Amino acid sequence: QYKPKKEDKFTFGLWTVNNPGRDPFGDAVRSPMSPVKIVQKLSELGAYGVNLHDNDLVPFGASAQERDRIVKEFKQALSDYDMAFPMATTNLFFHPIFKDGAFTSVNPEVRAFALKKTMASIDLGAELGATIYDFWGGREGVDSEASKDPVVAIERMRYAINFLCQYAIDKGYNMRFVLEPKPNEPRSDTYFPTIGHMLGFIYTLDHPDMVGLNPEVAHEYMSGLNFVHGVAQAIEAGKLFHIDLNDQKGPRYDQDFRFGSENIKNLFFLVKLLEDRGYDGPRHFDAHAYRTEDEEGVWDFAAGCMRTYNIFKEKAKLYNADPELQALLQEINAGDQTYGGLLTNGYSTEAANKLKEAEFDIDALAKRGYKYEKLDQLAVEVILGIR
Ligand code: GCO
Ligand code: MN
Ligand code: MN
Ligand code: MN
Repeated sequence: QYKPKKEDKFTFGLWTVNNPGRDPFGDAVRSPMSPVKIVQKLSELGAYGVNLHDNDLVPFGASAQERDRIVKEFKQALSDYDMAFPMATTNLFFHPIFKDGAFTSVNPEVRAFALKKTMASIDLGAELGATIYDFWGGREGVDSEASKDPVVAIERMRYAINFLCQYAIDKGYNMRFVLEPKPNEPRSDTYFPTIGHMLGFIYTLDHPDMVGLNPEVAHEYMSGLNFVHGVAQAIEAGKLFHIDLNDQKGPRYDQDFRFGSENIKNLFFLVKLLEDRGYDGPRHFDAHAYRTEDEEGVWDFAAGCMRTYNIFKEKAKLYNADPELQALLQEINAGDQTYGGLLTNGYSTEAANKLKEAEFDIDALAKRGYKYEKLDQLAVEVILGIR
């Protein structure tokens, strides 16, 4: 019942299951698997597709022949194992050339190289069939505030995104861009730290229609924010083109834990939101196995992400069908219809006058109990599986 199926649209980045478990205090604990093997194994587990950074597949600095050979082999694997390729992105953070950022670096040669590398990576994504292209800020930020003018940094980011949108249009690619906010790490402060900052930025671009969001669970938790509310705002604005699912313990360093391993209640409401609102993009897991794991643990991790999503999805159905819970919700939301039209039909002089003349029973309104304790307990019992 919870077994992942292609229709569930679960995707993983090559970098997620291939995470070597390196951290600032310790070296790699797992050796890399070949992209072809990853495609095969994820397909067997029930995933729908894979995503990648250019250099997850083609090593930095590879020759044109080497690139073409690798891409051909990878395309064959996608077709052999019936795997989709929805999203691609650029690695603009690993090589030391990017230590001061890419599109916002103070060094114009680095900014130019970042555009060149991204155009090549967009070509790669298009060749593999990606319709979504992701921009995560990586090292686009500062450690010292003295190092950059923060207004100029925003202008530089806008220049790059506008340039690349026009490139994709020029090439005739069927591609939308997604911007992925993160507050810090690897820099101590990243530009465009939250969903809200990124959403505001999109409307200042030359092609706001082709640009949406790729919010990540852990990144909003790192700012102490409610991820469900951020995603709701993206959905309401028609800007949720993609999503990075994982988990996180509190506002600390970025942990990228298995989906649903920590914030069970909030992530239940996330899945309920995505499913109730008919989100039809990929459910992408940007997470990795604990550093303690070997290869078997990596596949346990991947299977667990998908299984937990499907359990939440099933629980959301139970929640929506629970008679007691739904009756209570209806009662809570019913209220007095007297002012109904005045609260939905918008402004008119007549409506304004009616509202000015209306009498309110202030004491009664102030005394009302909202029954949220009862409601929340029912919700918790659905999540805990006893209803
Ligand atoms: C992170 C980011 C990345 C991006 C990925 C795709 O915190 O490391 O989430 O994993 O999602 O680089 O752009
Ligand atoms: Mn992350
Ligand atoms: Mn991410
Ligand atoms: Mn990540």
